[in-house]
Amino acid sequence: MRTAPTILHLDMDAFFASAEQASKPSLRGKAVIVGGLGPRGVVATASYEARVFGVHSAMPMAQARRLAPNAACLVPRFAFYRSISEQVMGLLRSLSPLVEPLSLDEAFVDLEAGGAAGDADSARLVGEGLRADILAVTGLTGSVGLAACKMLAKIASEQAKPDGLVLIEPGTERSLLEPMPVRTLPGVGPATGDHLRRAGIHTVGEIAEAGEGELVRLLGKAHGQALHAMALAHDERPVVAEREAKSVSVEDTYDVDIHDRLRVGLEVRRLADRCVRRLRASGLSGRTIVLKVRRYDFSTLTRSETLRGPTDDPAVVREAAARLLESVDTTGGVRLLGVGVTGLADYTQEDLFAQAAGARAESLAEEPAEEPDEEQAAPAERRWPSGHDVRHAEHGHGWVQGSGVGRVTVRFETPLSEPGRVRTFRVDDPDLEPADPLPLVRRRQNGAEGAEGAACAVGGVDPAL
Ligand code: TTP
Ligand code: MG
Ligand code: MG
Repeated sequence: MRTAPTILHLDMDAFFASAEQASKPSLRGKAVIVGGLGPRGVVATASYEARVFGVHSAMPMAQARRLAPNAACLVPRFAFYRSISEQVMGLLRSLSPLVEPLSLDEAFVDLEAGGAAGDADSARLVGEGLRADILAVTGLTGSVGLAACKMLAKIASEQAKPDGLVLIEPGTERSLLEPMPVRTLPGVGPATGDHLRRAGIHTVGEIAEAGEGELVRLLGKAHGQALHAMALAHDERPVVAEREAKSVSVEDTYDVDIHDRLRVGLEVRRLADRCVRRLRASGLSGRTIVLKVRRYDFSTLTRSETLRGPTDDPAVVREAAARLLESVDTTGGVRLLGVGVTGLADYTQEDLFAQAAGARAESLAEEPAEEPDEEQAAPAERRWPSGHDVRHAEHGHGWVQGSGVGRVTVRFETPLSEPGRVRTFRVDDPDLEPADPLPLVRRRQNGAEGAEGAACAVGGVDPAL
């Protein structure tokens, strides 16, 4: 392990919710929940103001609304978040060629490889500079962790949240890790966590104490050894420019096509178990289970299912794979079967919103909530998802605050304006149309090349200029 804290981990604060607050002045400082608004919708994230009510990612939206009844609930806008993410990743790449993105809002950077920093002081300066640049370019805050290895850099950024920087001085790692829950370590998913708990191991210190032999007996060789090393703060994983393993999968090709449905089921089960063994050996858990089937005529299909949370539990993967198999016609024979798990960065961002993709707009405080069926019963009505941008011929740029009973409520404001006023229109008002998001920060008057010029990538032209 290196001796200087030159591995940086960045994670944006309440990313989707902060992007929405930056875009909508009236929501700044307020409880904002982003997620699927349909009946089975799930929270993607909540602003820190909403978190004080207990709202968090992956919680059913209905529960979140009960906890924070006055929160603004918005449908996610992935293209918008992606454009901000690209700006952030661009800033990271200006620090080092070794940038390893883990999700839209999170990445490791090897500062040493980029020659950006070689000791604790220079690393701290780079980290603070980065945070300032991110704020200037995107209008959002991110938290930075600095340490001598990836695991601790990530723990540090978690401690720095929100809007902070934490540097872990080399030498202090073990005492810092000791009291932390086992789930802090990478590779301890829900199933492994349970397993360890049943063996009376709750903290990282207790893993270290149990010894490598005990860990190997409990979790198998690869996983046990890896975890024991992590508990001692031994983490030699390099920062890799592109994530090498976005998924873990196993497959088998059969010499003779399998026709028997029962046998196909058994093979899938066997593959699921093998896949989980690999997953655990790499210290990972994932949310999306994928089944691959190549049929007698070489037609190949994949089916996937996304779970509520990441898993490394063989029973869960087996059952999901079996459910997926039910939807595949295997008469005629099967040449190849595969089972994989993806979404390894703790969660998959987009699948969560499969149900939100065509989500109905739902009302906010100003308007009474409605039954889903009522709105679907009016197919002629255009859809106005809550939180999406619109433009009105007379009133200009705004966003959908809510809709229902043939009406849509729009708040007219832009990222650079004061909080704006609300007006209600008929959903088929010809003067109202969907619009692209506006830049979150003011563009420099002359500099198309400058960092701030990148804000234009968010789309549209700042009307204030
Ligand atoms: P996170 O970085 O885990 O969370 P966050 O940025 O909202 O908040 P924090 O300050 O604690 O980092 O995730 C980044 C984005 O990914 C988040 O804004 C929304 C999305 N996401 C999901 O869609 N589903 C999830 O279960 C999680 C955890 C995140
Ligand atoms: Mg984040
Ligand atoms: Mg993140």
